[in-house]
Amino acid sequence: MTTERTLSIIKPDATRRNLTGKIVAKFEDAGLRVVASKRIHLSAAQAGEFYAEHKERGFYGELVAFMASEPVVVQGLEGEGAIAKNRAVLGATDPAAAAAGTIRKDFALSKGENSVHGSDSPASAAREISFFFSGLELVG
Ligand code: FUP
Repeated sequence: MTTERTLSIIKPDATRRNLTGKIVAKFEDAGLRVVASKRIHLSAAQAGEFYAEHKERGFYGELVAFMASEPVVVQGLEGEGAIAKNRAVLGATDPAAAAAGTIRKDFALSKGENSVHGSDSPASAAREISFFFSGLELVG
């Protein structure tokens, strides 16, 4: 396996409940290293652009409003097979279907307010990391 980077977002339902540290601990326990991190409040336009691939889905408007509702913490995570590793730690989109010990099982409120985002492929990871961070802000 090769060292990869992936993009993580700790979503508004989690920052609101002060769960940032508990979520980052799950990443670190899984062998992922935080190589970039910032807390930001997305505008609706920025959230809409980030999730543009879901534009035609029924939940898009709600998703964009939620992501722009309160601050998020965006992070670059690095590790062996980081993209799959991160997705495994997140758990299924719907917390009711998420495996025990995953972030969404432990913390998510619903399919929409599901605490975390993680890139789902190398192409998405590259696009999403560069959406939020410049090369200078990624420090391995
Ligand atoms: P995931 O890759 O697990 O984050 O899930 P998707 O890419 O399928 O969906 C992106 C986000 O859209 C989810 F995190 C939450 C939201 N969503 C809903 O609100 N309702 C749905 O039925 C599916 C997704």
